[in-house]
Amino acid sequence: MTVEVLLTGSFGVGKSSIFNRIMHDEFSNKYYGTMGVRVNEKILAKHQVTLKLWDIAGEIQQRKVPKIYFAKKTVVLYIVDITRPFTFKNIVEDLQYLSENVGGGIIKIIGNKKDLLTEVELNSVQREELPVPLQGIISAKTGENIAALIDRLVEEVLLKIKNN
Ligand SMILES: Nc1nc2c(ncn2[C@@H]2O[C@H](COP(=O)(O)OP(=O)(O)OP(=O)(O)O)[C@@H](O)[C@H]2O)c(=O)[nH]1
Ligand SMILES: [Mg+2]
Repeated sequence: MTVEVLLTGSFGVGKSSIFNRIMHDEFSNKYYGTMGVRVNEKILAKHQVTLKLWDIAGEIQQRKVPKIYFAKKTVVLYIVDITRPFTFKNIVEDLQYLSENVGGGIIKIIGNKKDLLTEVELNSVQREELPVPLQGIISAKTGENIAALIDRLVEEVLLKIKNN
């Protein structure tokens, strides 16, 4: 079985870096904005599923993302950069738009670049700046929480299928 996961969100939030961390266990500080789309697959032996990961160009507003990218995705990860409030200022309308266009798939809001904030700074961003709670906080740079996030997602998907 294939679990299709789309990475979306504003530009520069780290979608390609998360993609590279998951697929190749690599990270670079260089920034090359994504043109178009990248897709890759990886077998998750533990769950006997294929993870198909989609990395698209960032858009400030989700309604500018071609709707076709949201079709048939098992999971959509809406990535924000916890160090740049600009990247989550549209979060409420973006989530509304995503929920209308991701037919039945799971949508999660994930904060990236955890390595750049202290625990105290992170708490204050979550308390004072984010209009909705994050469902995961990761770092593509250090890899922190990424494997656990994928694990948790796949388990949620498998449970959802079992209960249907
Ligand atoms: N410190 C730190 N930097 C990161 C992290 N993730 C990404 N970056 C940096 O942030 C910049 C943008 O990362 P990308 O992965 O290219 O961002 P993107 O979301 O794919 O950007 P677009 O393709 O333009 O939408 C790069 O310079 C990365 O090195 C992280 O977890 N920590
Ligand atoms: Mg990119």
